[in-house]
Amino acid sequence: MKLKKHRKIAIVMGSQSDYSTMKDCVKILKILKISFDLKIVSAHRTPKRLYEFAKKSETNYSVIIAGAGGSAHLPGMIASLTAVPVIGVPIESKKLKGLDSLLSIVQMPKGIPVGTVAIGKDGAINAALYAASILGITDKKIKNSLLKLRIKQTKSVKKKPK
Ligand code: RP5
Repeated sequence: MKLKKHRKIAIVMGSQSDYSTMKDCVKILKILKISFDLKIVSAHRTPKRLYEFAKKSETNYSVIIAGAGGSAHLPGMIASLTAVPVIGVPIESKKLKGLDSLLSIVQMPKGIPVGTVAIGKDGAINAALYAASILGITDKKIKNSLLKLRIKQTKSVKKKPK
């Protein structure tokens, strides 16, 4: 299989309503200057789109970040169709506060891994950072940007509360 030299990160989500969470993922990748594609792909409402996306993902993407809520089958279904690493972001659902999303994403059967992050905004941010650290294994620039971000974060923590 011929892989593209500069493969992007894919950020996919099950619905437009997930974007209010997943936009934090976008923000981090922009700060780190990592290129990405942004798509809505629903496991239940657009299964053909999911299949097409996942099949092409092998050549196009180095990491896939998939956010979904409720019966959140999107990350697991993508992972079943590709060997590209998939990071699942459990969206905070209105009815069960994202516990449904978390359990649907994290409890994968052996053989098909999905890296699962925290529910909601924290998870969306950490998914981007985690994807960047995967790329940082082979990309020095990204590794350095990540390290700089860590230093900035450490400096921003005050020694005493106001
Ligand atoms: C899931 O259903 C989506 O990931 C979303 O979190 C949830 C609700 O979708 P909408 O009804 O808001 O479109 O597929």
